[in-house]
Amino acid sequence: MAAKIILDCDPGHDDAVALLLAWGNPEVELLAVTTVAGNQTLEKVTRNALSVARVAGITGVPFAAGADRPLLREVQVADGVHGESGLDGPVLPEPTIELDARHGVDLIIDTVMAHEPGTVTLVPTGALTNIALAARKEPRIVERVKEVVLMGGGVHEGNWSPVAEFNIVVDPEAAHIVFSAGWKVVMIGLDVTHRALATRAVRDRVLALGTGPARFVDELMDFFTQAYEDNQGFDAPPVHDPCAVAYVIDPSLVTTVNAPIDVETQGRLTTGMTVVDLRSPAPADCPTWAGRDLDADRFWDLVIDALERIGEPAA
Ligand SMILES: [Ca+2]
Repeated sequence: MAAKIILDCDPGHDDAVALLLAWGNPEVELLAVTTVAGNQTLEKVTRNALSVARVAGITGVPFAAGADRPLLREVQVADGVHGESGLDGPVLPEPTIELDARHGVDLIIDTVMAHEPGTVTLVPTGALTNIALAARKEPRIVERVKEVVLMGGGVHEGNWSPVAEFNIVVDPEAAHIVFSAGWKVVMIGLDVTHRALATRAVRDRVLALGTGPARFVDELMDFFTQAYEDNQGFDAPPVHDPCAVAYVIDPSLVTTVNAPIDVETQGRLTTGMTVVDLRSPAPADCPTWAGRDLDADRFWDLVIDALERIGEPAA
């Protein structure tokens, strides 16, 4: 049976690929897409999500805009990595599907409550603001959700600071709420996603598909490659967010360790750090897991298979 997921995202080059993977893979049932301020403003990332939906030919899935800022802090965008639009590179088509009238947080709650307990997985690939708000507004979702598989954080790794990853550091209070809620959380952090590199060989496989969505991904990767080279010295960019979707499809792609995880919210140098306690085996009831490694070849096989299945959607 296909895994039912809600994708909570801030497209974002890698979010776009995550959306394509979730839509194209037959083992995922995409129940809803919600957006959150992060890589760019809420208005921009929401429009980007709808543009990607058009590229992929996504229909019958509600899209809703969520929080336009973190719980306590000012908005920080990643325009150095994702550009002025949040999805610089390709021409972004005018959206053809309409936004759901509900707030993203309400769409998350309604969707989880409308399905059998233990069947819906939340896949956040942006700041955790919407997920934290949903858990606070309707605490029953915490027991009802199957698991939260999030892209963010890292085991002693950072990108926005020496020790903090962007999605966590932009709203560390929300991240603290999500990691400590009690539901199962799988952290797909930088230890995993820095292995998901869009190398020339990977991009050639994508281009060889010869479809509109494949060309769209290639144009995204053109910009993303340059941005990562300029900002962080990568030869090929790490495509973070689809790693979380890939874990839902096939958990054997990611090596994980069960360990207590909390988020630093007070640090002078370390705010936004995901603090993973690896000193001893986790207590039996520890609900948090940290990804440590990725089978990158099989990961890219999944992404390319999804693009192949999406094919050339009707305009
Ligand atoms: Ca993202």
